[in-house]
Amino acid sequence: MNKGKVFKIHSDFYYVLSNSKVFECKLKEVLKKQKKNVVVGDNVYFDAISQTNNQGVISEIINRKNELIRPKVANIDQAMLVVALKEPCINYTQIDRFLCFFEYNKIKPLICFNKSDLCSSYEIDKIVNIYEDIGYETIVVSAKNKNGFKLLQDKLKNKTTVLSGISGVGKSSIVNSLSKNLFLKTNTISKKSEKGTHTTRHLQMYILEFVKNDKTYIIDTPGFSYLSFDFILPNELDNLFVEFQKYKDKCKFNNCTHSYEDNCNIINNIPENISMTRYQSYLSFLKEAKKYKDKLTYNGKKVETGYKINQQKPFVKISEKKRVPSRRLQKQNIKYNLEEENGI
Ligand SMILES: Nc1nc2c(ncn2[C@@H]2O[C@H](COP(=O)(O)OP(=O)(O)OP(=O)(O)O)[C@@H](O)[C@H]2O)c(=O)[nH]1
Ligand SMILES: [Mg+2]
Ligand SMILES: [Zn+2]
Repeated sequence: MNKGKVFKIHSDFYYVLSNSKVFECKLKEVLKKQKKNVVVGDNVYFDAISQTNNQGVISEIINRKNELIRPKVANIDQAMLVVALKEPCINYTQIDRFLCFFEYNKIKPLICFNKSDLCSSYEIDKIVNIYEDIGYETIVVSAKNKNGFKLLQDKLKNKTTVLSGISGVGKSSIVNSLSKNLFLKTNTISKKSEKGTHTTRHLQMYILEFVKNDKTYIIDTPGFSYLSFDFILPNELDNLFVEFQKYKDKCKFNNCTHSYEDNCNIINNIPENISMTRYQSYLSFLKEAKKYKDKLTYNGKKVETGYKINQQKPFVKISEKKRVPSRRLQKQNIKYNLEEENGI
């Protein structure tokens, strides 16, 4: 039995790195029957069936330290959200969508602002300050001219980092610029739509060695946009906005949704302490959360919501009735949200 790390998955093949050798593995039938999913980043036990061809069968997944659903990875130390300062043009709602999902999953991300060669420092500060001021760790780089790469290496060193961010922001370019011998496919932004062209198709983990005997793992992912907030209730959403926490308990109504109510302490703090772009994102997500609540109420099954944002908070009872939304409606919703955000 050998031990290794899954770094790439293509259809039914799992590529496992073990003692600097790559093994092309299949899953043992018993794992398939148990519907155990092996994901990139998993540590596994496998039996080599042919030493010469480096083929094997994975028999066991070693307990995970953590896992993310989107992108599907395990055993990560940090997530790095890559944002392009320009090309594609910055979309604050998209950034906040990622950040809120990270908050929901209790992951503090590092935000990497790329393409600094295309912006003045004044423009950069204006964008970066929004996130730095509320406590997010940020870094400004250019994959093109390697500005900021020394600091980036320090932040990645000896850790496993998963990249996320929409298509075209430069995730693969950053990985390429971090290593001399990787040549990942990258592509230009479509002139017509100003969007990325979904160049990276699969998740893949790369091992970088900045200094001899270092082990830095980085997972490049296909660009994607997070789907809508159709799993959270309107009155839970404010928990995902870090800077709201200080202010939300002083609203006049304790069930304030911070949208139309009198004497809302969130609204009263815009723009001095809460940025307008963040608040606008909040309102967009609130719409989605309200749609979700309406669907639950409409369906007519008696259930409580099972989503706990933080441990102190009790389960929220929304009504006597709850429904599981139909897949068709969900799909329509997703399409609507993506179109709205991408300005289609
Ligand atoms: N000017 C400039 N262009 C960059 C920089 N980084 C990446 N690009 C360009 O941006 C385009 C998209 O880069 P990719 O690395 O393919 O982006 P990606 O995030 O991997 O995209 P997907 O694989 O589709 O998710 C390419 O044309 C790159 O050359 C940068 O720092 N400055
Ligand atoms: Mg890519
Ligand atoms: Zn309020």
